[in-house]
Amino acid sequence: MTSHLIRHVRVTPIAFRDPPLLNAAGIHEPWALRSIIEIETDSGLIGINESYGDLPMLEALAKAAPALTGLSPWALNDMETRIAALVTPTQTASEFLGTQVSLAPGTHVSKTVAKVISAFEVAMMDLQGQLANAPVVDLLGGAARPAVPFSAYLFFKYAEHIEKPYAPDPWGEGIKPEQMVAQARRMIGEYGFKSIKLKAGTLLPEQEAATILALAKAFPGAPLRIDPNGNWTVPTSLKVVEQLRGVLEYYEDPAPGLDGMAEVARQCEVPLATNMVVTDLKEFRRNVEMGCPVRIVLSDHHYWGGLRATQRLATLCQTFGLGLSMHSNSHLGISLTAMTHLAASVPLLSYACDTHYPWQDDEVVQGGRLQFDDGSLRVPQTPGLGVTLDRDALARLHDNYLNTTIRNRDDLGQMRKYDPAFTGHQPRF
Ligand code: GKR
Ligand code: MG
Repeated sequence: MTSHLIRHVRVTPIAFRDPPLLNAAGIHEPWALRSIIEIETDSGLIGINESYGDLPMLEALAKAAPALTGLSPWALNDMETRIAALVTPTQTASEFLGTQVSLAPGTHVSKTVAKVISAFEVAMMDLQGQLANAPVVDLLGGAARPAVPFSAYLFFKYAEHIEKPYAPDPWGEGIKPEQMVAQARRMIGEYGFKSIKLKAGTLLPEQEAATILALAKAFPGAPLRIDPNGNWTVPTSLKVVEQLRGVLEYYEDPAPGLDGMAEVARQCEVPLATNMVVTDLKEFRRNVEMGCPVRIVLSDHHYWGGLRATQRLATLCQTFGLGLSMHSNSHLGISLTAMTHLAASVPLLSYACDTHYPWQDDEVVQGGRLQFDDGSLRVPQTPGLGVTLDRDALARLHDNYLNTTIRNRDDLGQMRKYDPAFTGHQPRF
């Protein structure tokens, strides 16, 4: 009988073009980083995954990878124990973060174990699916829905990066409400999304609120969300939500910290959602102890510890009567496919998920860009994740990585190139 034990783990850092998207921390750099993980068995099977590509993550993956040698692809619990023993950080979160605003929990050092486990778990489940001749969604208990809806994720943006590293993206400037309506029309036209999310916390709150009102007028009935990433004070949060009365599906991270969110929740009827203040079980417990000011948890398997850990999060949300949706960061198709398998397997996850996918124009999987149908992605039915690596694309994206000096995401530093006085301290408004 052929044995299928893990022989080798390969991690390839990649970089791909990312537009000048504005957020509370600053602005996106011209290149977004990811890592592509390949786990190979001694029988020659290869399981793949995509995760964060910043330097601390690459170091953690490199440190953890040898621990997988000799493991069965089915031994997820054993893998988790070995990883936790190897990569539990000694650095405290505040030492790592300094004064910089972290919008992406994925860059947080306290998430290292969860991130590395997730990075390997998905690739091991891809292997399991190949061995069992079953799609990952079936390993997760089967599909609760055949296709997963995503939302149109709008960003205020400049027309071009300050360094002009390549030709401007086709989206143009997105600052004025009418430009944002045009951005939404284009994105919805191309992908068919039904819900709209606006990344906020970057222009004056009145201008951002006016944008939501313009979107509500242009897309009557479309579920709308606004996410200033905790960059508004409690009074500003309350003022904006009053201006948007009757318009929002949920209100994402208006004010900083769980205490700030709780203060907003006390005086506002719209349910609060977060990917900033409930990002692990400790924070989940605190939210419950405070009477659940946050009503919707925006999950993300990349930092919640993997697909199965996110399913456990769903059970917890159900227990406490909370809703569940899905957060994203700049990513390519392997992440998107894993998100789709997971979201399909969780009955509770009934909101349209976030995705940055329309902002990227590259791909690392064979067949190129994934195709949305009416704003949704069908759950792959082929074994494992159902996507395979395009080796030429991987080599090209790795070359991009070698040719850029970016090694850690730094939206604040990038914004200082435009405005040297920008501090990024929050809440700004
Ligand atoms: O890509 O700029 C961005 C987003 O702001 C991202 O960093 C956030 O983590 O999309 C995320 C969010 O919903 O907060
Ligand atoms: Mg958010």
